[in-house]
Amino acid sequence: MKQLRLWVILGGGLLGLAGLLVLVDFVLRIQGALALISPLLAQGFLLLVMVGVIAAIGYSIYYGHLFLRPRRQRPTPTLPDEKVAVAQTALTALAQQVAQIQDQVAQAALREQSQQLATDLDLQDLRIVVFGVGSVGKTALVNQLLGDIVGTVAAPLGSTTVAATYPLRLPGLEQTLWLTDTPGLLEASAEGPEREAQVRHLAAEADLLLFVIDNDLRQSEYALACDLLKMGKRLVVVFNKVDLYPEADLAAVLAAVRSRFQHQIAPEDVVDVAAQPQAVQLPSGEWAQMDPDLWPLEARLTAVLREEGADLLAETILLRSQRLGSTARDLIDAQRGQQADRIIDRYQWINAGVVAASPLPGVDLLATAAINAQMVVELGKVYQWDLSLEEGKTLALSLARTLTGLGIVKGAMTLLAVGMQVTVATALASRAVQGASAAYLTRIAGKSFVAYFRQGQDWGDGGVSAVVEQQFQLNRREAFIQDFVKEAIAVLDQREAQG
Ligand SMILES: Nc1nc2c(ncn2[C@@H]2O[C@H](COP(=O)(O)OP(=O)(O)OP(=O)(O)O)[C@@H](O)[C@H]2O)c(=O)[nH]1
Ligand SMILES: [Mg+2]
Repeated sequence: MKQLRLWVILGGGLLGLAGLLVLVDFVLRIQGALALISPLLAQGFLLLVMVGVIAAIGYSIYYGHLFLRPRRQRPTPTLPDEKVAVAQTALTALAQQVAQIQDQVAQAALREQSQQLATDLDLQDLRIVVFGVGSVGKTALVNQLLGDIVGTVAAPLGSTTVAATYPLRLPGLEQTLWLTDTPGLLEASAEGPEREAQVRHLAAEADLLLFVIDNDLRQSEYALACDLLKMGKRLVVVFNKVDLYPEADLAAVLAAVRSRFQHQIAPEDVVDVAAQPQAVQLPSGEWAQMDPDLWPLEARLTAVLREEGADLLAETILLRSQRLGSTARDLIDAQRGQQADRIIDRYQWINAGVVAASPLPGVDLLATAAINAQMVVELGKVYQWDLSLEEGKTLALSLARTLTGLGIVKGAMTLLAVGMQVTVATALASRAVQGASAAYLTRIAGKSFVAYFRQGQDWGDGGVSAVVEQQFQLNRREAFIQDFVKEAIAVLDQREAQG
């Protein structure tokens, strides 16, 4: 590359020199010819040429200086817009969350979606969803905007059955717009609710919505638009089929729509168009066909997207990343729940074995025996809390006191004694009942600690008692107790056989 440039400069220099020689020769010849006529004329000519040369040199020095002077440093790129920065931060947080998901398939799916968001933010392409009730002319509008027939336009409701997306370029806008035509909403058909859910989902993921109507707003249409506006969606209302209205009526009906949305949508965001005007018969008997007119929509679209495009995109990306984030959180929570369950399961049968092997003299000691500090530390770790064994002990002890204080230890023993068909009076003497009760209390304690760690090491408004009480209520159903007793007996029998 460098060598090529050297050759070009050398060639250019030689060519310039040759040109200069030709020019000097030419000037001298003219001067010679003029000298034959009059020496004064020849001198005048030479003077003129010299002035010209000096002017040319001056001119080249001035512009050469402008061209060659050290360039001013490029201005530092303008800081990304605040919303874009927020969206970028959200995407980084999302990627970290996704990395914590252990299920490979779920992780790959979410990773792909979060990468798609990053690409969308980079590309700056915008998604526009056209929606509205059936037969308002959504497909006609899309066809007309694209200048191409891509979807079926038909009078009966429900002619569009699945959403379809097309790329659209508008003069004056750099980005590609992805225009989605959707099936009509609020149709009284079997597929109605399912379609509505699909369209709502598409609408929620769009950067801009074109809400097509062809009449004064129905209450249901208004309610739908309000829902989307509440979600923070940007909406342009497209009043279609204006060819059907005499001018005076049109002004009134448009004013009515604008006033309905008075507090939510700017008047200029309600535009009137005729996507596919119908031919009308004039009093003379002739047929007149008006041309389609989308100009007000195209002008508004260009203005909105130019001014707000980047912000709208960032807002949608943020919304989409929050959604993915909550899916990721749910997955992580389920994954942690399973890990915690395995830990609780393990400790409950260990404790059952220990207690059954050397029964305790009093009920009060049972809770202390059932809550293992190591279990607390392990459960904490599942929820990313690093506890020392000392801290685990303190927590275990305070929970044991609560279980005893609330009468849950006695309650549990009674439940299990009944389940094992042992009289309550002799329950304390029964190794099996003591072992099963210890396991049961380990479970209640473990589940309570899960709630505590999930809430960020916080027992919540009702304190530790409320959490423990709730877990006891959740785990005392008769069917559950019966299964638990069966499992306890099986585990204890097995231990006895082994020991
Ligand atoms: N007079 C008039 N009729 C129109 C205009 N635009 C569309 N139509 C007619 O309205 C009817 C429905 O048009 P579509 O584009 O299929 O409506 P849609 O909203 O896509 O309908 P679905 O897909 O069923 O929800 C057709 O008969 C169109 O010819 C218009 O600007 N003026
Ligand atoms: Mg359609």
